Amino acid sequence: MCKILITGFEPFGDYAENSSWEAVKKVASFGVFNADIATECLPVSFVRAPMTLREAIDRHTPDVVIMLGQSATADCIKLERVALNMMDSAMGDNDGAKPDEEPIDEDGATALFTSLPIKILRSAIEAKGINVKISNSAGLYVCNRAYYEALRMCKERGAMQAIFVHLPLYEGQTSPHRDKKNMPLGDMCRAIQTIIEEII
Ligand code: PCA
Repeated sequence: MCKILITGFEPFGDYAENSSWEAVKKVASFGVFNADIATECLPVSFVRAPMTLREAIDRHTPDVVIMLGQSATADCIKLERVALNMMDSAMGDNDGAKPDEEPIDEDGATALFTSLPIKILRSAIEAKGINVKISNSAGLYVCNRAYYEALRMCKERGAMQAIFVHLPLYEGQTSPHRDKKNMPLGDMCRAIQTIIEEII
């Protein structure tokens, strides 16, 4: 049976909830996909997120890691193709860290790419009538930092694959900003289930 680790993030910034963790909980509650599903909530911390992820991967030894994060500026599901070797944040993470164009790994690759068939995943999600696009930048904040760690571990481990998916706010999520787009949580979950089905 395919072992899948699904990660989301704790709340950060102006938001009391994180749509990614809400989606993880809901998807996990559906159970059975012909897959062995484990979940992990990552801290929004440049230092602790990759550590927590590494521990979770060592513990669960997944075949595939599906990572979810909230992007309040997203208007649809965003399949992230690449993680960049850089950290930058004026806002700061949940520990108050504000890296200023710092490399993640001085000796590491400039960019790491997912080896999952991202266009096939996009088509499968589109076929369900859910808005989705491929993105070529996961930003320079904690999601990108965690994604870089996952893709680095994929290289180390050989067989493991990973993908990062940014989610908009979910419909009904409390937001201090009125202009933000949202999506029904059920649609986000169907998109994640579709990714799982395609992977299996
Ligand atoms: N989104 C942030 C970090 C945690 C999250 O859910 C990001 O896009 O980097």
